[in-house]
Amino acid sequence: MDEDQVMIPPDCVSSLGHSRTIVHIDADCFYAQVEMLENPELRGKPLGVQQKNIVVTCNYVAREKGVSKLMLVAEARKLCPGLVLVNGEDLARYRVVSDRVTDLLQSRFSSLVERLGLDENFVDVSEMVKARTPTAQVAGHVYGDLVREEEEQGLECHCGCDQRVKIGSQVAQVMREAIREEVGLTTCAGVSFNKMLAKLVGSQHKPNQQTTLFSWQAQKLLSSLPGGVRAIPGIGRQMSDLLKSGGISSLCDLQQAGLDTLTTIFGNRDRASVVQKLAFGVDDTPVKPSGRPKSLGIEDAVKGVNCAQDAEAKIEALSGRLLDLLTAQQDGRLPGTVRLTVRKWDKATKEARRESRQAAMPALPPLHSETFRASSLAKMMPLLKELFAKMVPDKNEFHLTLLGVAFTNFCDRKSGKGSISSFLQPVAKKARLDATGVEASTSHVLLPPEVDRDVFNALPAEMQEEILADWKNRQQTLPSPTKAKKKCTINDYFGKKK
Ligand code: DCP
Ligand code: MG
Ligand code: MG
Repeated sequence: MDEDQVMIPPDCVSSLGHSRTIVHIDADCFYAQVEMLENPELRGKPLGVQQKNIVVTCNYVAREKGVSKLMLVAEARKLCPGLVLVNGEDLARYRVVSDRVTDLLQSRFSSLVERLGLDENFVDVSEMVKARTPTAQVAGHVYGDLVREEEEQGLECHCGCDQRVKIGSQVAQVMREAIREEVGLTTCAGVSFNKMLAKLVGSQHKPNQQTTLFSWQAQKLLSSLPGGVRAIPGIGRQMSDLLKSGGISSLCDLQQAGLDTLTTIFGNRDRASVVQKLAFGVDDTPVKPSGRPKSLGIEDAVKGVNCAQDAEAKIEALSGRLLDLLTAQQDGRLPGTVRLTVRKWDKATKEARRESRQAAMPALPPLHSETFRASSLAKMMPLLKELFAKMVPDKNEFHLTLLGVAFTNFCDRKSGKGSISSFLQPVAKKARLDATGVEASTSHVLLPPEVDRDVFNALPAEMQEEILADWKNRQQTLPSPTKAKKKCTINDYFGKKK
């Protein structure tokens, strides 16, 4: 048998076949591009974005000099003495750009847009593809760039998917041009008939390129992946450790392991089946619309803030910046709730503790009016001071290490409930407000070891909840490899990268 055409076991056959067309979009060196957008003179210079002592990403000029993502600053400096480093700890600016990309895709291409982290989106373009005229041309690369030979061997699929992904590649091209023109970012795209294959194939040609995978090339792509089972999006470190404990490390091992073996390893047949399917490039998970971002916030690490006056000055500065971001969001939505976060150093336990409280937002003036910033600040500050006093009651005995302000509970101006007139009224909080209009929510969030805190913080609330729930579930089920969570979750897509 041709090694590129492995037989898919009957219980792994996709219920959707190749019916969908999915585009995966990934911004090139995302944080670095945002920095270059704000500071065009950085273009052409080797640029790294630093968080703590790590270069979390760098532009392609720096990559040519050997600097790579998640490299230690010291090592990067050694490899590239002229490296320009910018601080990337304030994620708010990246989030604004990220939201603009998702909004553009949602408003122009498909209502089915799912965000993955800050710089990736899956778009289900099946409907759009149906409406477009057939094309013989693939825009950008075809996986392997060897189609003709393969076509001559009669490998094409006759279900119509070849035509659909070709049209999908044209759509991806238009998407990338729009993102380039309107947001200013270059991106890579992968086009195929499911999410995992679209994501995998998109990274074949980087940066600023796109690659299409035909259904009959799936096995070829899978068997070319370096790094064993871990290379498959959806199989994170936890899962690959479990598999290793069951003697499975390569993709070939995984394809040959039967469902019974995998069920013994995972202790759960459904999960075993999901993993087995992934090994054959079968991924029926839908593109789940992420909705627009549910919150907008900024946090700053602080030093030596130990009196209420200093804290309030800092909170006011943060709030001003946050209002600027709100204006920059350009989608007209206004927040229903404001949240203040403090991180206090606790002398007794010798650890820093985060705590947040939130309150209903007062009515704000029209978003783009001249007085918006000043008068919004004047209305927010008394509330924020009140929240602060609740969390830091002792006026002289505290030591803060972080302050943050966030807007949540956004209302859409276009929808009935959040119509313009409703912004003229204070937004009533629906749930759990105490008599002062203050809602308590203390968070001292411990994260799974494979999840990067900054990336976690940048995720929408429901994704954060899913990660925590998944982790809790895993903690209850591990270390016994015979027990495991029900299904493959976003944590597996979202492990910290090496
Ligand atoms: N990031 C981070 N910490 C990590 C991983 C990523 O802060 N552990 C940030 C930096 C990136 C952004 O998230 O700019 C997206 O990460 P990617 O790994 O997708 O990489 P890039 O977009 O930077 O690079 P590429 O051109 O390879 O897509
Ligand atoms: Mg990227
Ligand atoms: Mg990415």
